[in-house]
Amino acid sequence: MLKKLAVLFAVLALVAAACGGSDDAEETTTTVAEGSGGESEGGGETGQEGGSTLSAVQARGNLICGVSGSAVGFSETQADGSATGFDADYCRAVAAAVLGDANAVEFRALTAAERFEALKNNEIDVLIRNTTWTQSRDTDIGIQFTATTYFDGQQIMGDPASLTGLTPSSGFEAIDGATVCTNAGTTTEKNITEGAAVAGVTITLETVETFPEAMEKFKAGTCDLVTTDGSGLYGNRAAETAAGTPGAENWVIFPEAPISKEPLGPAVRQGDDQWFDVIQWTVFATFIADENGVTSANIDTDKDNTPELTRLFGGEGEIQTKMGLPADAFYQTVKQVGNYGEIYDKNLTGPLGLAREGSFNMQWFDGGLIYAPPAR
Ligand SMILES: N[C@@H](CCC(=O)N[C@@H](CS)C(=O)NCC(=O)O)C(=O)O
Repeated sequence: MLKKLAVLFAVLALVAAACGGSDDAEETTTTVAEGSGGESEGGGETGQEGGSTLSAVQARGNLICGVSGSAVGFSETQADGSATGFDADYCRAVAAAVLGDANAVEFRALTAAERFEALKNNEIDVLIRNTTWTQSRDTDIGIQFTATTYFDGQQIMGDPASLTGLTPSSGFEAIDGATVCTNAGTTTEKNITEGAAVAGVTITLETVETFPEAMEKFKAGTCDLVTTDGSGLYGNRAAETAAGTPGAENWVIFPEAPISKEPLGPAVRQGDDQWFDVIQWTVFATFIADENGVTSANIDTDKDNTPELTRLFGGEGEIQTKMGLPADAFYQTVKQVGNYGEIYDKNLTGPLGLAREGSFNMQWFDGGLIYAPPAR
């Protein structure tokens, strides 16, 4: 135990001056700056705690969706202020369900450290920002996770040209003595600190405000390694390779088995059950459409293929109406944005080469974890 503690304190965490905020309410033994734990309340422009986000969104006529804005493949801010990516499309999926218009979204770019305060302070209606469902986030800090849209896991990336011998099967032994960089306010910084301590290796952890800043330091050689959710590493490696960054195609992502579980998905404020249901069932509708092969292209012909699909897509839309939504809410989601597989392939498989096949993000009957309860 003493050895473990000594190693833990040896993990030196340098925090860039601009960094602030916190991941969640947990305390850690690293020297990474920890904020208040996100306790402040009220005063924003969206629905209030206790439940009225749905009517606030309907009255306003658009959805204010909290995203990263610089997470490759998940949410990338465009010149016109909109965002593209897997998370951005889930914002659109909600807007299509609630407002009948997938484009009625205002994207708010948030750093990892800012995101929970923004949600709790009513600055956004929903948070869809590569956010991992954890016990303390779910309980202590007043937010609720609705569903997991992407089952991820943390990995590490390095350049074998500088760290000789690095391979995809390398493990914690390969990072002993290294400077490892990531963004602040994340599960990432906690996992790597804890993992290094358990493995008995010493690292220098440097946390910056955003992951793109960590990538800049990695490319400049200030950081030996970067770490984040595997999807983020694959995404950044693909983007840097496409941009012609020298050696990027050889960067090694390791270990093969991720060092953590990172179930990512939309989160809402606690205390608004109706809004929780709306977000959760928008996600489930994309799962059920995927399960049944109903896509944006064939929904008009296939929407009544089974009684369940008829109910879900509005033929008998009582369930949606009881939720405060139009009967055809989830028809609009799938018609305008697509089913789960379409959203996945368009943003992740195609541009980044992040295969769905063989991952946890397959449907339950194909060995994955994507599973929706029945629509009835
Ligand atoms: N899933 C983790 C990490 C989230 C995270 O910050 N991921 C990075 C890598 S994909 C990211 O969003 N980077 C973009 C940014 O910093 O804006 C968490 O919830 O704490």
